[in-house]
Amino acid sequence: MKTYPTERIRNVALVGSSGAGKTMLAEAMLFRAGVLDRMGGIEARNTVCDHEPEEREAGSSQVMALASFEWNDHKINLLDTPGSFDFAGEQWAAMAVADVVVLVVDATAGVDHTIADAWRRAARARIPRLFFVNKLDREYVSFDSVLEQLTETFDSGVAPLELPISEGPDFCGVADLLTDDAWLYEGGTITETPIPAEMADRVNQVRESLIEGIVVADDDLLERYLEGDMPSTEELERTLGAGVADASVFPVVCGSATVPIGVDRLCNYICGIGPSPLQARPMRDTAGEPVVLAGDGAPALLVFKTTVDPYLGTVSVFRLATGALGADTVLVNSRTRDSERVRTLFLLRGASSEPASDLAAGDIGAAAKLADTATGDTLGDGSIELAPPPQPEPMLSFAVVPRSKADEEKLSVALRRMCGEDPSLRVTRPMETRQTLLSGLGDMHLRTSLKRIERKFNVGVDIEDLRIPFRETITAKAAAEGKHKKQTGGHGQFGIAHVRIEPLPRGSGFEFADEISGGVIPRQYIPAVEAGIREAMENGGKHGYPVVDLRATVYDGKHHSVDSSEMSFKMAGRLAFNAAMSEARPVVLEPVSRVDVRVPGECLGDVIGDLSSRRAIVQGTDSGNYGEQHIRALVPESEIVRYAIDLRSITGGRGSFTADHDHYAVLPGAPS
Ligand SMILES: Nc1nc2c(ncn2[C@@H]2O[C@H](COP(=O)(O)OP(=O)(O)OP(=O)(O)O)[C@@H](O)[C@H]2O)c(=O)[nH]1
Ligand SMILES: [Mg+2]
Repeated sequence: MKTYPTERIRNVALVGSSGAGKTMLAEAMLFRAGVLDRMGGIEARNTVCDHEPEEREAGSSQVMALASFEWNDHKINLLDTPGSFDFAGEQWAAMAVADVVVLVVDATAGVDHTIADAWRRAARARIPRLFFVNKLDREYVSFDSVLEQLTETFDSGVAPLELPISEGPDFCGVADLLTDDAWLYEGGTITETPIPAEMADRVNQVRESLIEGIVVADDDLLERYLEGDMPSTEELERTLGAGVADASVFPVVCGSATVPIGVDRLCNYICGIGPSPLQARPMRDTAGEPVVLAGDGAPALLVFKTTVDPYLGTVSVFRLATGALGADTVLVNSRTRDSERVRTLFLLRGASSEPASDLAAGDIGAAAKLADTATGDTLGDGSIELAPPPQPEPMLSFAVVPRSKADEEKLSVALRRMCGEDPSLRVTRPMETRQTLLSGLGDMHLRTSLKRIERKFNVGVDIEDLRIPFRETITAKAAAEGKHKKQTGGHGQFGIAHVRIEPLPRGSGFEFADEISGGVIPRQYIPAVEAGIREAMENGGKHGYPVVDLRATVYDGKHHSVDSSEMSFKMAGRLAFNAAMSEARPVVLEPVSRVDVRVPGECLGDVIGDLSSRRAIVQGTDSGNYGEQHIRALVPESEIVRYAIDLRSITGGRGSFTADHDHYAVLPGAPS
């Protein structure tokens, strides 16, 4: 593929609900562009964009796929994203580097929360959007009702550019409302015809909403239109382009990805009115400042995806924020401050790649085998650090162990590498439970990540029950003697310590006090008593959990001038503590999380009801945009181990939450 100048590059993200037809749309675009001789299919497991074995098996995308192709002397960098929330990290990352988002709406399902969420995020970042209403070849579909939903749900500026000619199995073409002509798709050929006469009324009606959708982008035009002056087609086309670029006009086009119909027109629109990186919003640095896109000068690129390719090795996919990039360039990684040699540049099309000689500012490409560069890193001259794409917070954790003990090191390397590929995954190893936790967005996200680990790194992984880091404390004061004595033959051991323990408020941890007088325990052995107590607390109290929130005071004891040692007093401290502990009415403490749940308004009652059954204390609710409700609650950690799965089923996939540790509280009903 030749090198395209910035103004003829289009960075496009396909976004929409799972099953809307994004991957098939990408396939149809590649077919129409002449890249493919014939289209693959989801069921046939041979599409370009669903190229990972796990995706093909599932019949649904799991990672973003990049497919670059030429259209009308433009280069379109298509990013096909997964619709499932489990892989939202991929969608967020693709949207962060795209200049236009094509929201693919399934005409059989209409507008749903995935489209609404994506719209909201795009609106916040002012990313240009257009709608492709897909599957109009399916039975019982109605473009009109989808259009009505779009105009009702979203802001003004929704502008239908086309109407389908027939719908369902007879769907055969589209009527262009701007140019007033129609295109018929029959037996692989596309022919221009006049708009069928029976559509005239409908065309006039919808053209009005098209004009209303467009004129909002230009105050002069709007004023003239309101005074009864009809804008010309040229004026409308010009305003449409400007309106799309500044995210105030959102064209609606229609078609079918599988037949395919309207797909070539979508590519034309993308090249004609989809903004180039020059018109699009600039990328930003970590301080939020825009990075001015310059055609020459030092390049700065953001790595937004990393994969491991069987032939190329580790592949870093990036977007140039500014500057052109040639092969064999040495750049600086802003995170490590080390230099990175970008040897060969590639263009990607699903699993296949093609070398590229150079890339213009704003383009998307890939580099292989970088030394130490991860997703989210910037490579450049060291003066700019680009903001990494935002990532959704993990909601679900699995405790993972290698199937074979010998694979421990291999698994930890594999987990680290997976997190480098997918920043919405996180690996932690909490001290208290000593489990390795893999956290992600949902059950499917974690299970497919583990499958991928097994395949790519050849290491078996098992999932264990998550241990809750319970603790123990005391509710009464108690005192006891600890006597360590071994004086039979040779050098003996002798130490006696009297220890009193008393409860402290939650979160105080441990305090130690020394009330020894008269040297009954010599000064140098007091720290050993404390160490013995600390050890006993860590080893666990009556229920086996680490003990916290108490004061221990050593107030009496005895020593022996020859047989006493640090070891003896450590033992004495431990024995005294254990004896006192059993008298101090110990209780189990459980961790409680501060949870922030976001749900659609109509689910509020069900979600609060469910939270109450999880012993939650609801602290308040607030209303967000688009009917969203936020619930703030305190919930015991043991009750939300699988909350990501349950919340999704209660809300039909529309709820999300974050949880952070807040405090420890007495576990109700536990035996003392
Ligand atoms: N009849 C018909 N079926 C379609 C059309 N587009 C896609 N499909 C079918 O819908 C199913 C889902 O299509 P995909 O392309 O995998 O959908 P997707 O949006 O990529 O889904 P995710 O990857 O899960 O987000 C497949 O069985 C496709 O063959 C269309 O225009 N018409
Ligand atoms: Mg897909």
